[in-house]
Amino acid sequence: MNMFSPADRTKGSSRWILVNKDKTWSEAQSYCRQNYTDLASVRNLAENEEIKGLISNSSWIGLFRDVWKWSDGSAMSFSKWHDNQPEGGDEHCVVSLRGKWHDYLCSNRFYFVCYRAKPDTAIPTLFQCSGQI
Ligand SMILES: [Ca+2]
Repeated sequence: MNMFSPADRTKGSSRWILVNKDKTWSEAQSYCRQNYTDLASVRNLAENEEIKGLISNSSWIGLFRDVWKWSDGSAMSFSKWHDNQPEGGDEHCVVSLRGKWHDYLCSNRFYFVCYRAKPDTAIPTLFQCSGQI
């Protein structure tokens, strides 16, 4: 686990991993889950800029729908659509190109961005009050 294949690239915090393999969105999701944590969830502008700096071609990120959400199940609270996107219809999966998002058919093949959760930044388990006060 967490072994970089020669084709996988990372930069900066190394939270993001660009995989230079053309895969469908579902294949990309499987690859990320097997080798890292999941396809990239982009939660704010800073993260969107980090990914923008890593990729040079259209690359899958974790966003998909029926209702737009991330591959890890989290809700879409931030978005950065390109003008006139999303077009909807049968386009249910999302690529980032120069930091702007486009919906595409999930069966298209693109490079993709995975993320890796860092154990040292995990949210500590909350203490629970199990008894009577
Ligand atoms: Ca589109």
